[in-house]
Amino acid sequence: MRIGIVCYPTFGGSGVLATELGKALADKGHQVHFITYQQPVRLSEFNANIFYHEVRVPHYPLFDYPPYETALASTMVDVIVNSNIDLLHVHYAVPHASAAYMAKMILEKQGKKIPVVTTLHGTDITLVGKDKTFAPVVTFSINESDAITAVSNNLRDETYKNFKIGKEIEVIQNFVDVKRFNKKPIDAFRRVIAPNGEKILLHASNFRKLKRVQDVVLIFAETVKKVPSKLLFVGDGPERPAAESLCRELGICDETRFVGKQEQMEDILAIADLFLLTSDYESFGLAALEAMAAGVPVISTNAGGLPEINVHGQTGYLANVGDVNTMGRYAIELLSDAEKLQQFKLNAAAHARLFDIDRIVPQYEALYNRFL
Ligand code: GMT
Repeated sequence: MRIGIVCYPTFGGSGVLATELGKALADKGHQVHFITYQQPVRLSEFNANIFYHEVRVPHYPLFDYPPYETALASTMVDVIVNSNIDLLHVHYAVPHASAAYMAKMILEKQGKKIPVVTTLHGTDITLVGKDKTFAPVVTFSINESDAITAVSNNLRDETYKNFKIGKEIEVIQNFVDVKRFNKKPIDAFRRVIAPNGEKILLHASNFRKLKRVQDVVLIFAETVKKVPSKLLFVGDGPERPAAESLCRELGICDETRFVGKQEQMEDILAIADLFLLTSDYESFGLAALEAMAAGVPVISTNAGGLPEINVHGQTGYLANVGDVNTMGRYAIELLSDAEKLQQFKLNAAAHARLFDIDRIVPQYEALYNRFL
């Protein structure tokens, strides 16, 4: 098959998932064409079956807002025609689904039919999409997609709740390449972070408000009082200064480290003992699944789709949003009990295997095949 994939090329989960899907499809012999404004972050290696088409938006002094959607739709048409694409798979509804609709209509006038699959990832529905400014276009373009998928049961239900969708939304859960995350810790790296064998807690996100990174700091501040430990923050974003200043306020700067955006998550996860995810909402929580695949238990909120991956009392613990006391208590309990921690690490890795790339990618292939 020749598949066009449209996504955000950044560190966000939807872009990561779309890129990993494209790479997996290419490994299976499909030709994959990424259409986006920048080389996706996880697309660093050469693969003969992968093509990258950059969307360029001309800048004119007249434009306060460069018309990305128009440029994207035009690039889609160009790639579909010239690379003979069979199917377009767009990740994140805004504005990819409406640009795909526009491209589809243009091509239909030229006598070419192009099936469009839209995958909903989360904030495209729960935050951005349902904003009144976007809602009519988002509702329309989701409904016009030939197939709609959501990355969790929770997101499917949220979509039906927030939009008038007259079609079936199929759930294809996110996946992880278990082999990639099954890595031995690099001892020298562990010693740099935790020179005296302290436990390592980890948080990775884009530090948006919804991630509640200050809760991570508060949980750690309690934990470090009882368990010799270090906290690693991976990623960057608007709430990082607030998290840093809270660390200073609580006097735990020497125990915390902000390492910024990192591509080698598997090496970082390999040295971690516990992953913290305190979000207000996660449609799925791909970062938590990657942690589990690396054998790292997760303490998370019970928001959105998180209970679909993190099993309370087995792979980690769940608590209400903002309940830092309970999450702190769970962290201390788990990190102080070597036997329990080891069991949770094994449980997390075993549970992540249910979401292995080899189980989930065939579900997308089966979906594509229905249209070809
Ligand atoms: O969570 C983010 O800030 C990024 C966002 C995105 O759109 O890239 O992630 C969403 O999609 C991921 C992949 O499907 C999910 O794992 C995340 O849970 C979801 N984020 C939210 O729902 C907040």
